Amino acid sequence: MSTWLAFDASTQSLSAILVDDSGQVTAEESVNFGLDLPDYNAPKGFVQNTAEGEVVSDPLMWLDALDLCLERMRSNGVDFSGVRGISGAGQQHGTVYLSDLWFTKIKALDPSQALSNQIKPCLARDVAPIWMDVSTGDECREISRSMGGDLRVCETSGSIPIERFSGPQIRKFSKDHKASYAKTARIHLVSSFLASILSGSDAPIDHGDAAGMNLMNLDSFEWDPGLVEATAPDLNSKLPSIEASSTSLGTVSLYFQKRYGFHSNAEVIAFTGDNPSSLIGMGAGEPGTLVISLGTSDTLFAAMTKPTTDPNGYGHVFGNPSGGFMSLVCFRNGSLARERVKEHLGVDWTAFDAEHLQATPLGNDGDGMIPFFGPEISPRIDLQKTILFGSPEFVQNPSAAKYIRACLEGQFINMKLQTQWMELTPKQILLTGGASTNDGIAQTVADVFGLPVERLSSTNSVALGGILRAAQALGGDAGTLKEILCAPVAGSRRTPDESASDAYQRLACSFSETLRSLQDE
Ligand code: ADP
Ligand code: XUL
Repeated sequence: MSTWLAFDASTQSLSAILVDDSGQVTAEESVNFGLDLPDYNAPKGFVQNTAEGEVVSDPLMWLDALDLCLERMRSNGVDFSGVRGISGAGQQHGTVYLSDLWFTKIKALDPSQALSNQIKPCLARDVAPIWMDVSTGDECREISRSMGGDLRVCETSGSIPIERFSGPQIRKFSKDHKASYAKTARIHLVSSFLASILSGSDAPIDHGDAAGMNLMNLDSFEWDPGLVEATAPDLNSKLPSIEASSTSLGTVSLYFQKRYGFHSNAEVIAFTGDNPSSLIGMGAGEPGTLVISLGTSDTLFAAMTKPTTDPNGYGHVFGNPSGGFMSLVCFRNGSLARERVKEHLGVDWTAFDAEHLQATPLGNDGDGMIPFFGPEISPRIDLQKTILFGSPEFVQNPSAAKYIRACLEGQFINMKLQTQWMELTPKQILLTGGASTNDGIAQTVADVFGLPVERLSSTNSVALGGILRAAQALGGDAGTLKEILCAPVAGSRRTPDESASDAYQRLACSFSETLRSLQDE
């Protein structure tokens, strides 16, 4: 029986999962950067470099984590010789800067030495800026100006210039460290860097992750000449090629064959970004499903057939590893806002449960909330405090039950409004993340969107996306694997109360009017 191996190189850890053809997860391992590699002095996997908000990671830490992860799996008895395909994903946007030594070193890695020691001399920059970096505001404005405005960049690349995106990061490095930038012969993303290491070749960047750079043209899936020109000098020659996410990079390199016992016919499939990978790992690669992740922030993403972009510039469009596109919108006031409500009222999460919400009607009799407790990014607005609207009794002295309903309905009405530009006709919603286990929250999502909601049993959709992509690209039974790995939790389905749609239409109108008046202030 063949097995499939996938990696998830995230901000705080690097994990791997091994799955056999029957869909059984036969091994899992995770290396926590802070706990397992303390010498890097990065307890959460990154270091805040300057007061301006530079946030960086050490690319050698990722390589030590890769060696340690495979070493641990092997010493736990994992046999890598049956692995047919390897793929994976990296945190999006992070960039690794390499000198021309990289091109020869990558082809000749010595299995008797650690990866980090061998790649160290290839780094043209010691650190990799990651997605948490917020130091490139000037560069975003400069790119925007050269391109004729934020929305022009959004139409071309899928997002307005964003501080954490790779293009503005590259521009900052090219301005601040001219000599090191000149020495840079190749710039990789976290995903393509690790795929290069595994395949022993200079890997391409896939459609999913390339779109998070503010450099790729969404219509052509090629580097956009205008954006490349606006970003940094001589950038074209430093960028890898862009290829479809299903591209085989060839067999796993001799380093991994000799050191860990991989078979010489195990193939490496292009890596992608963590969000595109999660779309696949949730089983939502085809249009028709909205994925809503209720984590620290709330995120909504979905497969799209057309590269429609957000006319307001809040949302993003990335390549969908299955082909076509995916949208992603992030809401900063997610669980953090729900927690503020919970703390303000002195209740626990049971107050958000379905039974408690039944004390109030769907649509809350027209009483609502703009549920932003701090700066929001979708839409971009910074309110000092949350705003209530509706009846004077509610605005002056809201009951706890109405306050909770108003917060939840406000959050999901806002989510629905801010994602209309995607022009989707979804049939269902997949809910994931910490708050998704709450039945009252799940029911409110179903009612506001008017769609059935399912919850998945898997919690590692990013790595599962790598498994499904590798199997799909290499002729494995990806259909069966998807059915097993992306199965919903039994009994987790919530269906919408159809009678609510009029009440929600009215509430959405008052919500929009209130929001607009606040934006005009
Ligand atoms: P992240 O991956 O972004 O760190 P998680 O997906 O683990 O976050 O979600 C964590 C959040 O889930 C917590 O901050 C908490 O607010 C929320 N949460 C956990 N349990 C519940 C619950 N029963 N009801 C509502 N929210 C919950
Ligand atoms: C998406 C983003 C994060 C990173 C790290 O735009 O910045 O989700 O991919 O997870």
